Amino acid sequence: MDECIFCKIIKGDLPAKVLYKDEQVTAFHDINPVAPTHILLIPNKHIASINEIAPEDEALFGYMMTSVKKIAELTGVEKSGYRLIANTGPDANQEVFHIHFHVIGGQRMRHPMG
Ligand code: DGP
Repeated sequence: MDECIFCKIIKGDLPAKVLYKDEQVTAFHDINPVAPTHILLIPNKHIASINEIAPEDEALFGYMMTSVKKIAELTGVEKSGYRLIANTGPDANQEVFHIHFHVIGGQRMRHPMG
């Protein structure tokens, strides 16, 4: 997806503060952080949203979850806690159509959500 901004970040064609990158995933700081820790974790494979995940992607999304833990450790929020958000579709205000997990922490979160 040539026009996808997150694909451009993966390729290094668009600058981003990258925290972690390997063959399957990339994690970088959100451009508009809502908390002291706000990382976006994305698969390197272009998948628009959770609705487009295919059966062959199941292993990748298991890897995404262990990568969340890695991001929490790298940013030092694994014990203090963090929130994991995957906005999907219009009601969730998804803006970028390349799956991303927001890993948000470093402060006490408001509750309830919504
Ligand atoms: P959403 O699709 O609503 O889950 O949020 C998309 C997020 O992506 C939003 O928090 C801002 C972030 N974002 C959008 N464009 C860029 C960019 O070019 N660089 C970075 N680092 N973050 C971006």
